[in-house]
Amino acid sequence: MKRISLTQYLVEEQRQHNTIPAELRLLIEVVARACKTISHAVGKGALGEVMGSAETENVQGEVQKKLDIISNDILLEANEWGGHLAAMASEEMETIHLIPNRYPKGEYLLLFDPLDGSSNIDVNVSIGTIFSVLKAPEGMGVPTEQDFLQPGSQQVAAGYAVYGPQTVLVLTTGNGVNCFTLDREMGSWVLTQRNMQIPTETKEFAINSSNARHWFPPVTRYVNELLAGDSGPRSSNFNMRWIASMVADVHRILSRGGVFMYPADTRDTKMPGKLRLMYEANPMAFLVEQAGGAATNGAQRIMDIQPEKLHQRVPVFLGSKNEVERVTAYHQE
Ligand code: AHM
Ligand code: MG
Repeated sequence: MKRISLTQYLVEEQRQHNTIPAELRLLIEVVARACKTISHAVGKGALGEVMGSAETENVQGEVQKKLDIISNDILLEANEWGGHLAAMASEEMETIHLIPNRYPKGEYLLLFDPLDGSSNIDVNVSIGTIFSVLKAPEGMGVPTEQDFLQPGSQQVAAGYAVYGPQTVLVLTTGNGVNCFTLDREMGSWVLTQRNMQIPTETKEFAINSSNARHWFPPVTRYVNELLAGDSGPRSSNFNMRWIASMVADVHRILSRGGVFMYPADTRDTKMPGKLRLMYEANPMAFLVEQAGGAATNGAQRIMDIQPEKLHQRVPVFLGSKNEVERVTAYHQE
């Protein structure tokens, strides 16, 4: 079988569809290279002195793991010097990161969650990196947080890497979703799945049901109907999966369907849900829609939300279209 590398794929996409100009290709390749480095660090585990807590907190008040910080630094360093970016933003940094003056600036903005699924780092369960690419607004001077606050529909590329039994990179530039597997011996990304499609129907759902007592009625109703199985209103049995790494849960859904939910709940009205709009929900929504699925916050399409803050949280319902539409409809009734 002829092997197609990430570079060859990106060059051919540009020739055929004109969606990946040279600067964007460089950006994607640099992010992919950084993910390779992160994958290597993750794979070392206890041998690499990368495990455990860094004993610091990020802007959301979450304790940072050593690998959170290592991954953030790898992405920053890799992306600073290439001339393709105007600025970066990360889950692990309170404010945006400007490109140092000694380097040329480009026209793109990069956002990332450097290591998603932090609670799984120390227990050898799949974790990953999520990224989103926006264009800097026309006539932008020195970038500010405001320049990043664009709805997800403005993304020009998005993707994630999963560091699991295999390391994979899943990417969209607005023309379908493709999956690349890291060939560890050769150190290269090889195209292994073209045009991933999420089945419209599914019998699998993902939610952290330890929060059930805090859910709002539409979520309780929807999940109870699934749990009732073939003797309930859905007349069908549903299976549950929850990895607690969004990257891994979304990868399963892109591979074989399913619905993923991280709803808002009654605990704290100032914190609607757990996941972050700009570097978790938006890139995943872009990928899921490009694969024929849907992504909402229960009220509207995630990619239509006008962001108000860099680290804003949002309820997330995404995956197989029919189920996402159903749970969204329950919110509107
Ligand atoms: P993180 O970015 O700090 O790792 O948090 C996001 C993660 C998601 O990957 C996952 O879906 C969710 O948090 C799991 O949350 P919980 O521990 O509440 O089940
Ligand atoms: Mg995360």
